[in-house]
Amino acid sequence: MSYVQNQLELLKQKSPGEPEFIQAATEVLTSLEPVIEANPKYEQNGILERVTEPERQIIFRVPWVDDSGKVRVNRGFRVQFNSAIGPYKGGLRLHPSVNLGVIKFLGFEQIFKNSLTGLPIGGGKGGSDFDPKGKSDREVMAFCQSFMTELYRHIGKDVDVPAGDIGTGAREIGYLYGQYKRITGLYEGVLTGKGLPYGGSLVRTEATGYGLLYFTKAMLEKNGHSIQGKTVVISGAGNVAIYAAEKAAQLGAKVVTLSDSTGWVYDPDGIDLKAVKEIKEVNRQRLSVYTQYRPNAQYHQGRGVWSIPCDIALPCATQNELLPEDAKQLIENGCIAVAEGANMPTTIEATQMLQQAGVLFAPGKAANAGGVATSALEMSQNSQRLAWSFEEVDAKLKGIMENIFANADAAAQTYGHAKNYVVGANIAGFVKVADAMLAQGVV
Ligand code: NDP
Ligand code: 2IT
Repeated sequence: MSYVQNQLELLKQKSPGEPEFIQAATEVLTSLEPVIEANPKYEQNGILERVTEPERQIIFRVPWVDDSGKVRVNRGFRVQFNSAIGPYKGGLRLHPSVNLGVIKFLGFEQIFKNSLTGLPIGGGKGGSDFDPKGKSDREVMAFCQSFMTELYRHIGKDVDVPAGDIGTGAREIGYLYGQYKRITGLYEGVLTGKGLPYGGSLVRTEATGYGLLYFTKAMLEKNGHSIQGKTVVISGAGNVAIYAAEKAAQLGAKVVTLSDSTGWVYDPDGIDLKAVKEIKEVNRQRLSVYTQYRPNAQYHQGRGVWSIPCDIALPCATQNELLPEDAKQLIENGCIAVAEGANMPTTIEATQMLQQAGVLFAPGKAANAGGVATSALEMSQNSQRLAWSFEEVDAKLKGIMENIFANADAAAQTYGHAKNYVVGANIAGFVKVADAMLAQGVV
């Protein structure tokens, strides 16, 4: 059995009940085979054993009081996965589905994503099974203050810098930042995605979605296509989905779907983003009310965006939301590209089906790296005590995304898997981390 296969078997035995983590590790490790075979030093130095084992995992109780005066308890997590190339960096997910396996999968992906950005950031992730939906602002604040009352001792601007993810946006980051400052007395860039008045960076809100489109555009152009005039289907209606839709429209494409966890909308005239922002960002409502703004649009319950004929599909909601039957439908409908805004939205089988059918496939750890890249730019601005203009940050983001595409494309070619951007991104992300680990000795 190869080193990679042996390591995956061991990991399965050691991580029962963590299917998402095993899925992410399987996808990454199997695509590393060529680089592992060419470099025996990685096996000799136990790089796969080390890179799949978090440096540290923190699990803690988060007690808070709800509006009726009742005490509630959630479980908090921070997985500090790898600090070979910089302080741990990665978001906090607040969603009832959060468990250790989910946070480990996200933290593992983050190691390679952060490496791909070319910026000095290690990999980490955290969160809680707390559900912000339907909670009052005061309840969300009570939860965030309690969460930070434990987390503060494990983080810092040069140690670990959390940010947003599903369920964690500007409101939550504000409450978390206030509590960190209150406990430590430090005004420092310990979180990213902060509000503009207190150290946030311009473009961070838009960064993941915009970056996804910069990557997609580079991939399409390299393969002789243009984004202009294309029909795009998007899942999700949160931070990533909204700004992916905005940039797609700016680049001349037509976005016809969005979804949330209860249903999806099809708007053949093109999604009205002003309406979506009001529904989601201001009123925190369900997407079903979209038809009140746009009578020609259809609302359907459940899932279904992948059934709408399109040229480009952008899954931007959550993991394992694009299944083999969806891949089949996209292929039948003539889709030319799938680019992942979410983390691991496409199952391994669906990914393989798309690639075999010749659909260009951009993996999340490359295509959605614009969010964390702009977080790293926020860290730079905080350290400098300066704030850069929108144009300056946006130009840097665009350059970073084009660079990630070029590096993934080159690595895929070098290792004999031309146009396989999954293999290319995994190898390009891995090599920098592995070589930093080798240089730093057995730690
Ligand atoms: P948000 O919380 O802003 O939005 C998430 C969206 O996805 C919502 O529309 C939500 O619907 C939907 N969704 C979430 N969970 C489920 C589920 N289990 N089933 C169906 N729909 C679901 O999160 P983001 O937009 O920030 O994150 C979306 C994805 O992008 C995640 O995979 C995240 O890890 C990834 N990502 C985010 C980055 C960022 O900078 N924010 C950076 C890189 C990746 P509802 O409102 O009904 O829950
Ligand atoms: O998945 C991700 O890359 C994020 N949620 C963003 C992390 C960050 O630190 O900005």
